Amino acid sequence: MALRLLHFEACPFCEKVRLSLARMGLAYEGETIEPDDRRRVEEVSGQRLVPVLCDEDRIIPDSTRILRYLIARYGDKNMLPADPAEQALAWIVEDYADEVLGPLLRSILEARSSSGAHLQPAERRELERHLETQYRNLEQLFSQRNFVFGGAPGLADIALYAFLSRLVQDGQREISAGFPHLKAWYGRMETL
Ligand SMILES: N[C@@H](CCC(=O)N[C@@H](CS)C(=O)NCC(=O)O)C(=O)O
Repeated sequence: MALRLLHFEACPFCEKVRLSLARMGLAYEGETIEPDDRRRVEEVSGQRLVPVLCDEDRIIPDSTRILRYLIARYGDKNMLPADPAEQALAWIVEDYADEVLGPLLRSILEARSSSGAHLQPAERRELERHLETQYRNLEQLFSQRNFVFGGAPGLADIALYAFLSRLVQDGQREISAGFPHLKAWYGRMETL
């Protein structure tokens, strides 16, 4: 087996795949790309986004496709809960992290709307309120459970953490002490 991952450090989609590979115990060779130079990514995969996974002659772009591929090819390996309904929910959380949490955090970090326009103060306040709502939901969840589906971390936790950790690292923002259970979950994820 020779898994290779085209990625770069600050990419949250790449972080999701890196953490998943580690959680699954799958060894891989990382190939770091320059975020401003996509020639290598295009040459390998025919498109410009990372992450891209290469598994022998299989070339797979897109973090969600990569995770679905890895689980189908190498087995679940602690990523999904046993219950099929909860497995579906884990993928729904993964999609929420990509499509809601990720763009929201990115807009706040870069002070830009999804269209790329500079954020006006009122828009920024609205995004901060939206983020506060996400934090409140997550706080309620983790006040009841150590991880999204109970006692052990899996795909859903990794997906949430990959994006939240960007805000903490790039934005130099701690998770507020007003969300103690979310903060405690974040601490547990940091030690994985
Ligand atoms: N849906 C893709 C999104 C990947 C993505 O947006 N990657 C960013 C880096 S975090 C990228 O390569 N952006 C380059 C660009 O937009 O040109 C996935 O899940 O992998």
